[in-house]
Amino acid sequence: MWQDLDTLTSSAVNSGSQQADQFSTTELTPEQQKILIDIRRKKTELLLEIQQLKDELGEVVAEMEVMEGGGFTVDESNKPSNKTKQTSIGRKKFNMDPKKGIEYLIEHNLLTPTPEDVAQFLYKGEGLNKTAIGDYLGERHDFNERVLRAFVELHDFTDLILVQALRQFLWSFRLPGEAQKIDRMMECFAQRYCQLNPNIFTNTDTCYVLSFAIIMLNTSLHNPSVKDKPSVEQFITMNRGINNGGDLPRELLVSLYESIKTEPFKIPEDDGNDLMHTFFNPDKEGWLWKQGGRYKSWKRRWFILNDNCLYYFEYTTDKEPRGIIPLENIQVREVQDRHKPHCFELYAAGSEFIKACKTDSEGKVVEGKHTVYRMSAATDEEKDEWIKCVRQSISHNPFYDMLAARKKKAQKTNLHSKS
Ligand code: 4IP
Repeated sequence: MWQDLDTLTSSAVNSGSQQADQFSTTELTPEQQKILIDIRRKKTELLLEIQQLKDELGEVVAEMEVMEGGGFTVDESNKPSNKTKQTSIGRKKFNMDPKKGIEYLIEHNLLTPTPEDVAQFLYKGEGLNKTAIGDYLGERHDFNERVLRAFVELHDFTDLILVQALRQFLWSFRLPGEAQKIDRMMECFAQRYCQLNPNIFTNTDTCYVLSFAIIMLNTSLHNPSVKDKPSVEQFITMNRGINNGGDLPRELLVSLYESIKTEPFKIPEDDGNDLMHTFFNPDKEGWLWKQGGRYKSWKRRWFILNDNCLYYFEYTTDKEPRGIIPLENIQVREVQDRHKPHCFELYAAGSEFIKACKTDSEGKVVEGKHTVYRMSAATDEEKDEWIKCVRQSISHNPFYDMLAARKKKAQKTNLHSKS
């Protein structure tokens, strides 16, 4: 089965390129060209699915190797060949420490020390952990950066809509959590996409910004904790002016939206340190007991953490919150309380009162009067979870600044920036 899939993938790729060699697409009628593009897209989707199956099988095989303490292919003398053994050791080393793994494979002549060869090894990815691949590709060293470029060049995004290209790219490794690394990798992706599809965007910044808009759309549409699902119109509005100050074609944005809506991204299983965790802070909601500001009575309130703000409601179905606490300049700590278990509190570093607003008993919006907001959770785990989520929400992520700067660049009308 494993080999069958291999043969199938390579024969599909070869037959595709042979066919492409046999005729020039310019001889086709527009109708035929449309059909051909459609067929190519379907082929890419199938190849991606085959690749995903192969990767999953690869993981199972690797796990079996570990369980059986070997599992190497054997030569005529019934002993694992040296090369197979060393390759397997190299892969395991790579998964633990990518740099050491590559060094080992080069030392044992299993890889040549060229960016192209290393990129090919990572692109094939047999038995390699996708987090390790992402870490290696994201390293800021001249050699790693050259490997990254060679790795991106192994992807063929010709005639693919951006979502499909992203699906393929984001499956081949796990995007690391660090802002600078993501920036470098997505920049390479955008350049490659624009190089292979020169007539879609006016510059690579547009492609970069739209790629993130798609990744965020994927989270909003498919993460069950996000309640407000954006509509296609909202998605279009969000992306106003990003094509050098102009708008992207409506049909393009609609097709991207539909593609994500019908089929979420399949990304390599996360280990808690990937893009989704770093950038899309888990918005949290749930019941907590809250202590009053002046009168220290405890009230059970429904809390929602969203967009760096904490909202509380009397009932889960309420439309208007009773209070809003912006988390700017706020810190969170665990505390003990004589009356309630599993407590934590929000406090303002460096000032006496926490800036917040609430509705008073007459329905008027007034300023809050808390020096701290003390909350009690139902369990210890819940308390830890709230502290973690509030911390993630308040920690400033440099990636947002980068993305905002890119968006500004992409929205500037600049007649000379067509690249
Ligand atoms: C109230 O106590 C409630 O705890 C209020 O909570 C609280 O407002 C008041 O704090 C506190 O005095 P009583 O209901 O016993 O009067 P909620 O608005 O959730 O009902 P906060 O600011 O916590 O919302 P002060 O600071 O407004 O007095």
